[in-house]
Amino acid sequence: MKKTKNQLSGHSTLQETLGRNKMINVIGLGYIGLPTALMLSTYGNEVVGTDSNVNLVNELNAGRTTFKEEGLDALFEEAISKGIIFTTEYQKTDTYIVAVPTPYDKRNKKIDPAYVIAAVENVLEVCPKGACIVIESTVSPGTIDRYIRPLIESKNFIIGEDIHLVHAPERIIPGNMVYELLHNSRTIGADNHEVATQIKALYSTFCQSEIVTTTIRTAEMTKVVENTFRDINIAYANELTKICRREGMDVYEIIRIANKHPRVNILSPGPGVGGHCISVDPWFLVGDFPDLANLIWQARKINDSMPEFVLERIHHIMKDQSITDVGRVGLYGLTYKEDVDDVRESPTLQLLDCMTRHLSSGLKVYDPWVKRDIVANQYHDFDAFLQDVDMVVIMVSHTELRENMTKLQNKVVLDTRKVCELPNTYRL
Ligand code: SAJ
Repeated sequence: MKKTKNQLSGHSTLQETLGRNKMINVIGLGYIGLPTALMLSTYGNEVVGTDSNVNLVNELNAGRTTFKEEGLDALFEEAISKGIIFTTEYQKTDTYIVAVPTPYDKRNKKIDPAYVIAAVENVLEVCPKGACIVIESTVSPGTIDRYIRPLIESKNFIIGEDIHLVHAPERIIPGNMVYELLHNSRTIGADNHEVATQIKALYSTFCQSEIVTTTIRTAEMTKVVENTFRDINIAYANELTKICRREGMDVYEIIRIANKHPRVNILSPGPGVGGHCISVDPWFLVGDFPDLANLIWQARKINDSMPEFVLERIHHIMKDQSITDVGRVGLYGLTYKEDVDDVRESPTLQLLDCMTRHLSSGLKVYDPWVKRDIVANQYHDFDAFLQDVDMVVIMVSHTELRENMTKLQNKVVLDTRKVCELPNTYRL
């Protein structure tokens, strides 16, 4: 259904439309959309959550959350009691919050905005005049100008009259989402002060921290810059690890001492950087500014090289300990970090992929948070896993492991997270 400007009768200000209908339609009920929808509902807003995945909507309607996250189930119960609705249908309302995935194209490193475009197209099919579309999905700087504005205009909507656009990038960390939704500062990018103020008021219903308003382009850039900063800092720690390995020095001791300087804060080395944020967002800058984003590109390369570095360490330690059968080596952890069930871009998956490319296989794998089989030789019981291996590579420091470290007592351990103090422990 294509609306033309003439078909849009009457003119109402954003103030009037938001006052008229307080229902918020959250589009995309994944890692960001679901907690956001639940939070808005819990804090007194009328919320309908929409997702195109029928199975996901059915799960939610059956009273089950779709991923594990501290405090999420309690929030879910609260939102249900406040009347939140889950559906596959887009709603006719005045405020939409879009939290759909924004993958990047692995070949050219540029953002793939297809999900955001599809969501906005669907909103335009049903929304009334004066509706506001808030995009929470992380997008590369300029995406809204390049793809979303032309899309809206191509449907004969006038931005600023028929449709208002906002970019409110999410900022919550998996593992601490509920707390951070309440306590993190937020950025609201909008075309004018009135719209920014209205949406700020909406987020203020639950966000207890500062909410900064700015332009859409600045909000886009700020979000990507934040995650890139962290990627570069981790890359520095990882590069130092390689240098210290060659020099036979203890990188952790060096970082610990250096961080005592009041203006130094080096992050921790690790087996690589996973997740859908820090390992993805810097590529947006590299993809759009290949001639300028040199440091950012190097940082990505360093972090992406870490799974292979772990593989080399495994090889070296196997020789050192006279372990000849790769089938006696086990990787502890499949997720991209501790105490989450998210495996996107996980260093363990990158390491296994690297092995396959070297035509090798046989490593055993176990993760208490990953219930379904996603790789070969995967175990679902810690003790059974330990029985079948002589060497354990700690890829992720789940609480389960930290509370049962003594179980590794008779194993050779490669600890990529610095959580194991047992004798016979090698580090990165
Ligand atoms: N990692 C290290 N060393 C460290 C810290 C992390 O190797 O010192 C690794 C982790 O193991 C993991 C990866 O980096 O594989 C990323 O983990 P993370 O916990 O640092 O971050 P994410 O991806 O879970 O969440 C980030 C957060 N961004 C920042 O801290 C700047 C979060 O606030 C964002 O909301 C989220 O990205 C996002 O959605 O963009």
